[in-house]
Amino acid sequence: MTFKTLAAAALSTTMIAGLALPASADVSTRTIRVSNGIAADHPVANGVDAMRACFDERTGGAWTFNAFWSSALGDDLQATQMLRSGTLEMVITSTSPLVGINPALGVFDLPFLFADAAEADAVLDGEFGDYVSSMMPDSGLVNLAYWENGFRDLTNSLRPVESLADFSGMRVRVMQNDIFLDTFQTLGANAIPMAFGEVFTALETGTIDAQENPYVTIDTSHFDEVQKYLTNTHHAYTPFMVLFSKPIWDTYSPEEHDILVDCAVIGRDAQRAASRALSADSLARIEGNGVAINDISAENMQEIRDAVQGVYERHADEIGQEVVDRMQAALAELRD
Ligand code: TK8
Repeated sequence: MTFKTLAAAALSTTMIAGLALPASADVSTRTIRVSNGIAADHPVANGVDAMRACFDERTGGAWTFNAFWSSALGDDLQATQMLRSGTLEMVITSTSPLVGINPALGVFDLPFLFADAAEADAVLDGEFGDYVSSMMPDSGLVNLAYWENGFRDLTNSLRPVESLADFSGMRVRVMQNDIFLDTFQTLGANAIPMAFGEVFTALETGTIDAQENPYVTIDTSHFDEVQKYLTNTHHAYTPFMVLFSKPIWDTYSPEEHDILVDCAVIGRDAQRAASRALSADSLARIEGNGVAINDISAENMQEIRDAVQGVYERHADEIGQEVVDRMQAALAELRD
């Protein structure tokens, strides 16, 4: 038996006995703060809880993991900038508000990119996801894993959206992102970029008519209280990235890096499972709150898809042609 296997055997005996593990020499006492734009009852909390349990187990309780919700530490972009300057450890954010930091992330904003969650998982957890993650350290960020926000649907206070024409003039909040802006402008809406934390009040006061987010986010952010219609558009799947500050990462040991990545992946599996399990409940709650839900006919959906097709070409240069090509190759391979 090598020393390594001996150590591993000793480790698993300790774990079986349920004793707290002493932190190894390479694990220091740490406090990690994670910023979230969404509320504390969003399925991201299930992932955060799983991640915390994993930290406890792997560090013998040497790490404290504190989550901040509803943009309490700043909106997604502000929190991400804090990571880059080394004043905050972690953020869980949609990729979309970060395109100014890394334009390649815009690839996830292309309309109707993923056909279903299985496709999103395969691309994000596969080579393409690694490729995008490998670009992040140059921007002062380390991506630990991709979690789920979900397929995005439109809500509004004006009318059921049944066709392309129904988008006309609707004041739709979009994320601070050119591709979303172009997509909704192309659909005929009056697209208004806005940070997530401002959306509820803007809907409530009527500054905007509409917004788009997955069911669980609509539900946990209570947008259903200030919206009348939800249309199943499923027009985009914008993943969450679990980002860590590169300047702070550089002060952690290799063993601590492994703990961060491994626990973010364990968190990912718990988070995606919760997101998918709670999605139907969220939709039922939204409907229960009096929001009218509708689907768009296949024919009208095709008209909408055709209308936004040009978005791909218009933004390929800014995203990076190679990034777009690699994404399309990954999808083609899955669809084979
Ligand atoms: C959560 C955001 C949000 C996103 C948005 O902080 O801004 O609409 O979908 O859920 O990342």
